[in-house]
Amino acid sequence: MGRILLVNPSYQNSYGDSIGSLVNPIFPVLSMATLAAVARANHHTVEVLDLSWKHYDTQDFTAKVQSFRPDIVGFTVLTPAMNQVKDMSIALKKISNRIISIAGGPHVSALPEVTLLESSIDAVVYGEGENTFRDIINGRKFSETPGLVFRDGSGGITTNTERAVIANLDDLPMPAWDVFDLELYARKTSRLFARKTPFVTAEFSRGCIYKCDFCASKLTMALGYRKKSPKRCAEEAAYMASLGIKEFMLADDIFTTDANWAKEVCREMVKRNNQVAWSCTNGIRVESSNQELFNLMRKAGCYRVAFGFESGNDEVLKNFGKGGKATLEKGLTAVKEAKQAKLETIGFFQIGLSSDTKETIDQTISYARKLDLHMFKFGVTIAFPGTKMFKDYRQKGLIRSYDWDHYHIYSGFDLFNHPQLSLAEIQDCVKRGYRLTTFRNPTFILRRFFRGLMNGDIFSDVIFFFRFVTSSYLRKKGTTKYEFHEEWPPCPLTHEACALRVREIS
Ligand code: B12
Ligand code: SF4
Repeated sequence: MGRILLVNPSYQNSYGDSIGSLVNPIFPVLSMATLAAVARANHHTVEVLDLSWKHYDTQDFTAKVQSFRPDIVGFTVLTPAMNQVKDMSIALKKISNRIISIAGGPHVSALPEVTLLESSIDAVVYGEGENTFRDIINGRKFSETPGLVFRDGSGGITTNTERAVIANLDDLPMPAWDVFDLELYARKTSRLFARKTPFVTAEFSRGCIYKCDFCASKLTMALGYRKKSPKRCAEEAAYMASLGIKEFMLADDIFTTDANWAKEVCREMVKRNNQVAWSCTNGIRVESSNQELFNLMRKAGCYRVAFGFESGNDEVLKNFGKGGKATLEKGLTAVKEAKQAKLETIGFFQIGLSSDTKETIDQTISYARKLDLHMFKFGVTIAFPGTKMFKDYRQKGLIRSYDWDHYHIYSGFDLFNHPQLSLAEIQDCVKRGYRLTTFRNPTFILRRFFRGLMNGDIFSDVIFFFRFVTSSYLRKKGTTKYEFHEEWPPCPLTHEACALRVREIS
């Protein structure tokens, strides 16, 4: 049977030397664990090369390929990792032409043909990955595999039909967390991210029914909402506990939106005496706040929720697709209800949303200050490929750069012409947002101080505070060194007339 190497690229571009590095999100990645489980279930040998916490160095990849000698190498690709994948795909071809390289994840799902044209990758798995991956590793012909875009051998690219999503998520195998050295990660995960380690991500549901213009999640998990059965969710938590995992974060986009199902999940976890702490730190919608559900979540082991507030202006919320239901007022209620259930709260805010002006951003910062939160996250709104925002900006000729290294929310680079604001203004507002909500916000400092005293975080909080005040808010230097940079084919999108498909959320 085959030998498969799964690669998670370095996070250096998105988290290195910016405020993002404070909560450097180092933990085993779920896509790798679920794909590894599929490989094992099909009797293949699988290993993971996780470069997430390292500075990118092509040699780390080359050395692993030479020692493990895989038949297939699979890369997981978020946008700021795409340049690394170009580099590694070229390195791989220099080692052997016989090793097949495939890529999956949100970036390549949006730009499958572009990805093949700007790298040496053999095939792109677009959308949800498990079944397409299973077919490839089991040797199904590329031409017969739905959900695949591949080089056809005569210089062309073939795009196969879309693959239907997995209807029953209970059919997925349990993620193979043991392909990771969990003890190593236990030492690497930031205390700001998790209270207990080893820490992993888990998913109880997939997809989302909303269409926020900056959001890329449905490129992989599709529009709509699919859920595991409450019994399976509780089994998954028990399975994690059996492996020594102490905490997980739900990757679900809208875990609380179907409140009845979410309550059942929690009841099932309580029934099974769940011992693993968990959080909803991918963000939930404010209007889905529900006191009974929050109380049950707390009982089932959840201790923290993040809310995607995004803006402090109801019109801006409506313009990007979240408003109407998710209002400022609902946001205030959501925080109160979470607090009542003794859940910690994090707030996500985006600066430079498509209809933002200086005035609306000021309102966002004032609104954030009003909320009784334990942590704030401000980021530059980025038009990621495949989103409505990317389409609009591209149509209006507002995109200035396709250097994927700089596509991340801590970006200090000139990527777009925002319709109303200069990039310098947006970046300045991100910094102001952080300053005014944290160390120039006495109520926040007091709140955090008492929280630290209560749960023993005071020492780590002091360290993070000093790192916070001395860190640069955004990443301004591009320091990634690529061994084969000169051999990269040019990105076809840089030609304004490029008619290549950008797969969009439908
Ligand atoms: C957990 C998470 C993270 C984690 C882990 C990321 C990772 N490598 O998986 C951390 C915190 C590190 C992270 C960071 C970022 N994230 Co994030 N993240 C998520 C989140 C919430 C869940 C991902 C997840 O685990 N899903 C469950 C697994 C099973 O699904 P999956 O990862 O998509 O994998 C499936 C398919 O994509 C495919 N697949 C994936 N990889 C591969 C590889 C192969 C070989 C194959 C065959 C298939 C395949 O098959 C898998 C199974 O179906 C998603 C939101 C979402 N709902 O997807 C955002 C999301 C992926 N993140 C996003 C963004 C913007 C970022 C950042 C750029 C933010 C920033 N700081 O600027 C960074 C980039 C980090 C980097 N690589 O440099 C965007 C994607 C934008 C884009 N075009 O890349 C998303 C979709 C959020 C959104 N709503 O728009 N993120
Ligand atoms: S931001 Fe959240 S609610 Fe909006 S589309 Fe994305 S996942 Fe859905």
